[in-house]
Amino acid sequence: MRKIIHIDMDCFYASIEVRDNPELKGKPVAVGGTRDQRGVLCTCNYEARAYGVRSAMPTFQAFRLCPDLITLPVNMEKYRQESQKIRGIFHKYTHLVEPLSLDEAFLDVSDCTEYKGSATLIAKAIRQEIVDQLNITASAGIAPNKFLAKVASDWNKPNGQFVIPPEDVAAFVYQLPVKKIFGVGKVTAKKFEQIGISTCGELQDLSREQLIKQFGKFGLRLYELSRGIDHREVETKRDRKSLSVETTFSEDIDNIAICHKSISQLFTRLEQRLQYSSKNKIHKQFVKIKFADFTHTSVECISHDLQFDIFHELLDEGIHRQNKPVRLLGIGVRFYPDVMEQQLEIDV
Ligand code: TTP
Ligand code: MG
Repeated sequence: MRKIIHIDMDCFYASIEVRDNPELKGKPVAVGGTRDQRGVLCTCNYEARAYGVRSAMPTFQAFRLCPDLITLPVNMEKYRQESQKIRGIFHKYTHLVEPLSLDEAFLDVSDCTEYKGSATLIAKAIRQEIVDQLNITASAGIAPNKFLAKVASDWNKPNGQFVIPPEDVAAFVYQLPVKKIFGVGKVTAKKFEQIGISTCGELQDLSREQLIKQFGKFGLRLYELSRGIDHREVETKRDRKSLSVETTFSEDIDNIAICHKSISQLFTRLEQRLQYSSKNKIHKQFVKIKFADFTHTSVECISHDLQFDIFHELLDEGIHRQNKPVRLLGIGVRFYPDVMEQQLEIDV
């Protein structure tokens, strides 16, 4: 039985900006976007959220909801530095840290001895250290696996934490909305709703065979996650085998030009993730495509550095395999395993 903590900073970029401009405290503040109506917000503080403003919202829409919104430019270098400090705090407790982005990470504290091994108290201590050292707040989820820990960190946000002890897992997932499952977007949630399924408890009525038949490999994940089962380990940078980003379209796409456009957007995200979350050597690039009928394919090729054009070629190849509307697109890289890397160095 593992003890996993998921930590997620509260309105990360916005908290940092408000901390550094105390006169903004208590006012609705957003980061990103430009007032020229074409930008998109990165995030906003909770004062702005009270007006309905959200991450990734077009700026003009945000101003319509909240005319007094204060928007500030993005200062990535500063957020990166703060993120490094937060990671330093995590590593005081365990080296099993898997950063998901600048403001979010999984920690496996199963073998920690601090606080008599209480993951609840460890999470509390980490959050307190973040407040003491950085003067911004974080929320945490504590659970026996990654899936539940991530759901739990959202439960008492902002500046709170929520524990799902092993004995409560069954009851917790029973009432959990299916849309909380990673990979169940608006479209799938709606399909489930049409057949009377809105909670994981209701999803449990579908057999493993039914789910696999309808969703393929993802069906098996649904079977397990709806029961609160998730065997994924916390992967540190060292043993990360691949890194990818993906997007599920709100409607299935049958226009290849839109897919190519989406690849360009994903590329920017992948570049960012690579910059901050891995120092491993790239071995391959791949494109993953999930079609409207939930079948999927992935196309890859050897490549030693990130090349934009390769993803577009791989996309064409993958699309032509099935020629069906596309539901999800992902791009990523695989890394050399550590051993292989060492071997290469010996060979040269
Ligand atoms: P999140 O953790 O999703 O959001 P948040 O920390 O701002 O707010 P919450 O309290 O709900 O956790 O993302 C972390 C940072 O990533 C966020 O501060 C800004 C950035 N980001 C974007 O740039 N674009 C986006 O669409 C999202 C969702 C986040
Ligand atoms: Mg956050």
